[in-house]
Amino acid sequence: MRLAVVGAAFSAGGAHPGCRHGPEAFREREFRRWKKGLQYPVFWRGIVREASPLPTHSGSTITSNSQRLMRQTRRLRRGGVTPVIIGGDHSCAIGSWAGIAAAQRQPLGLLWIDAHMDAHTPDTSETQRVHGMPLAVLLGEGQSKLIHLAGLCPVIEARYCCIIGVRSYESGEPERLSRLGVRFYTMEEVQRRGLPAVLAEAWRRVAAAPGGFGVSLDLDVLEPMLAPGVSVPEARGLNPRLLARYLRQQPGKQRLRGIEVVELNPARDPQGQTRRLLPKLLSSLLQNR
Ligand SMILES: [Mn+2]
Repeated sequence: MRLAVVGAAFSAGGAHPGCRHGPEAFREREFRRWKKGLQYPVFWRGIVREASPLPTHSGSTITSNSQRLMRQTRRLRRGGVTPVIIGGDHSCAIGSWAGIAAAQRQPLGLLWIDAHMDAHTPDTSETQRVHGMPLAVLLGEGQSKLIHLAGLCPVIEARYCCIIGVRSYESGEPERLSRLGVRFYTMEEVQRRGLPAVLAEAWRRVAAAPGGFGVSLDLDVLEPMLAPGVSVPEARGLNPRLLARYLRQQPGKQRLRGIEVVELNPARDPQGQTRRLLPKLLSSLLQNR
């Protein structure tokens, strides 16, 4: 397996401008350390940047961000390289997974690890922030320009998609996911059944996709006292060490089509404790059982 890191320095879809500096913080302080401990070759592909300062209406910025990121991940996958996307607000997932899915014929599975459902459309979102919408877009619901980004709609079929760690959502989101048939595991269910059991079930579902699978990890799924460097912290999150340990159960690295870690906000992470979790979380996903 060959890996390439693509930074998605986006904030236009997010809640705080600081998250556009996440990829640079990773490159400057963590990338070399991660690379050294890794058993696969990894190169730094580059950072996709958004317009700065942001225009008042961020809609066109988000479309342009998504298109440019989509072309990057599509090109990498066509060359047989596995993209590792570092965000940036979670709207980057729209481009990341559209590009990866467009480079292959068979359906892609996706495990979404997040405190939120990210399943709004403009009709249900109060904030209108696109980082609350990317999963809906990937499932084929939302703004037309975004859902048809790579000419493939939906990018992800609901039956090959799971969400883990949910503890904050708004009306409209669970209804959408249930209607589509996405399995979501709330934090309450994770606590009741245990992370290993829930994760094993989720892996089975996403790994059933004939075209392999990917993982989109929003750092706000973690316990904010241990990982404060995110834009929308939610209390009672996952322990990062436990998550890393059980992510190793992933059902086969040879079927991994991409990894995404998002919402790193260096402005909320002055001691760097959130940033320092990235090498371990990323490496866990690349190990066999
Ligand atoms: Mn998210």
